[in-house]
Amino acid sequence: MNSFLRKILGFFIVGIGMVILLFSCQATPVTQSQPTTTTPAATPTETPTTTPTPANFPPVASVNSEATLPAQLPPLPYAASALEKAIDAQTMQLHHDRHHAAYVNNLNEAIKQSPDLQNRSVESLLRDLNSVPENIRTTVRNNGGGHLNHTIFWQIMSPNGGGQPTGAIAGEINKTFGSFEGFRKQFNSAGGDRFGSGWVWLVRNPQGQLQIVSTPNQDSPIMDGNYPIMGNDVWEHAYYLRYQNRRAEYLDNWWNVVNWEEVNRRSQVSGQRS
Ligand code: MN3
Repeated sequence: MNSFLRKILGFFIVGIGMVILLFSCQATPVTQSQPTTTTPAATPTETPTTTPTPANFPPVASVNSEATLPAQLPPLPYAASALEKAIDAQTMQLHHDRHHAAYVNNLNEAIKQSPDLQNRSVESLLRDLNSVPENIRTTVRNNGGGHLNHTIFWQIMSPNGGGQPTGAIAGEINKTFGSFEGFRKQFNSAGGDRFGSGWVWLVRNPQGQLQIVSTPNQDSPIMDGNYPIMGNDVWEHAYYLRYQNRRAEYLDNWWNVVNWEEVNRRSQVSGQRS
């Protein structure tokens, strides 16, 4: 009798246990199904990876990297006297050691109190000047532009430069401007027409085409979405010691030192914009 009651109780407990087990087994797939539905929900967060345009811009300061901050004066890649075919040693020295150095120092001074700006590149500041506090915006524009423009300028000249363009750019120049001579004429006339101080550039525009543009002061072509392939400095400080007021003569002679190898490299990178 006692053992019979125990057996019944035993069955009863096992029965309850099985019911609980059954319910818990059914419950698990329900809770497990929740993470599965959140996985596809995570995909939309991957879509914004195609970020705004600036991120798609290839490096500008050099082919491999952007100009980091705090800014640093890059050494001349040749002796100051190496470009005598176009620019005298004293002009090169003053231009690099004083003028470019001043842009670097002024830029660093302006962003000294802004760690968030120091974490960005010079290019990123120039592409989005509105993100720079208004009280230092003009200083960053002038000196950040000055730093970037001159960094490019030293690289696209060489003691072994000059002559006819080589590489892929030669063909593209012919296709776009008719001939190298036609291109040179247009480039020089844009440089001559720039009133006051500024630059003349060969850029790749957002449509992917070669274009000659001129910028005032130290404005960089990247401020307009253009990629600077090569540029000549038409500030008086770039030529006045040797050429005085004869800017046209300086523009003509400058072609004797153009580093076509570097221009080709920059042109190739400029086409990689997506
Ligand atoms: Mn200059």
